[in-house]
Amino acid sequence: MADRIDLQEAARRLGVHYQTAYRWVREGRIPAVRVRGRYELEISDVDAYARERDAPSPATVRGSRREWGRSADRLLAALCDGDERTATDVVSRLHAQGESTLDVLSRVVAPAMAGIGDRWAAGELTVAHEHRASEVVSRLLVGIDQRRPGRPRGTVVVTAPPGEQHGLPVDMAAAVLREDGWNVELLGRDMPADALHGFVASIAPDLVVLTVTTPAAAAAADAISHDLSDAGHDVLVGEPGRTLSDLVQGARAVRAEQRRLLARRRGPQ
Ligand code: B12
Repeated sequence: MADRIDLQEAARRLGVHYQTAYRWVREGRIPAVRVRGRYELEISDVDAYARERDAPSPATVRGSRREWGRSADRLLAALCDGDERTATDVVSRLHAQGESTLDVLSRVVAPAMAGIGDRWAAGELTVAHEHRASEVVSRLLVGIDQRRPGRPRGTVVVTAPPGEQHGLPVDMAAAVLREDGWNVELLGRDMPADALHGFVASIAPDLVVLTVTTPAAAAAADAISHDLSDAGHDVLVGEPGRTLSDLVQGARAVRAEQRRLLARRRGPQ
């Protein structure tokens, strides 16, 4: 325990509120283990995360920010007009150029959908326009969602809590996790809690991912996440402001921690 600290101490070291540290643990950003219902964190993990947060973000983009922005604008315009051909062209061209599904979705498709939301909120588009755009994006996703060959990283259940009707973020989460080598069990949006618990108990996945867009869904996801955690499952909850990149990193962190615990349990070979 000497090298381990509790959440309060971790929050103090990170210079953040306890709730923030708790959220980071729940999202898999910092590995933690539960001992008698309380989280314990390795000091080295907490310090590594503090350094990571302080470091300037690496330039992961191959294209320039302006190019991504231009593609997102073109896609948004095509979605507003219901021009599926151009929308498909924007996305499949990037895909053909070798851009990752993660980049295409987080830098082009998600911003375009946010633009649809803004215009809808401003009364410039109706719900019918928004539905049309969602349907087009749904079909686009089918074209770029690819399973990576080879041994999967693990099995992940991807879904959204009851009441959460936003299905696209769930599909996008599934697509980036597949690209990152996960075997994805995609259950879609608005998943009843009991059925989810039963499903998770029956297949024992390595991870459960819940996507959340609205405050009501956040409360439902929290309750589900608590219950699943108590039953020994690892859960990541996505909420507004969290990105697909956070998801991929969080899922990797969970898997790394599981492997570390397994190796420790097995002891020196
Ligand atoms: C399309 C849409 C709908 C469609 C959904 C259709 C579909 N098949 O998905 C429909 C019509 C159903 C809908 C309904 C509603 N919607 Co709506 N919708 C949208 C819209 C325009 C796009 C959503 C989308 O696909 N975004 C793209 C996704 C991929 O981006 P994202 O949401 O940021 O998701 C990121 C994270 O979730 C992350 N992620 C995903 N999974 C995970 C997991 C983990 C662990 C992590 C770390 C990250 C992560 O990755 C994503 C990309 O960065 C948004 C606008 C917007 N800004 O997004 C509004 C929006 C989300 N809707 C909104 C609202 C208000 C509603 C309604 C309440 C409207 C109403 N009065 O009925 C209902 C709610 C229904 C319900 N109970 O869920 C608001 C939400 C505001 C809020 N926070 O409360 C928004 C933001 C619009 C706005 N500007 O006001 N909507």
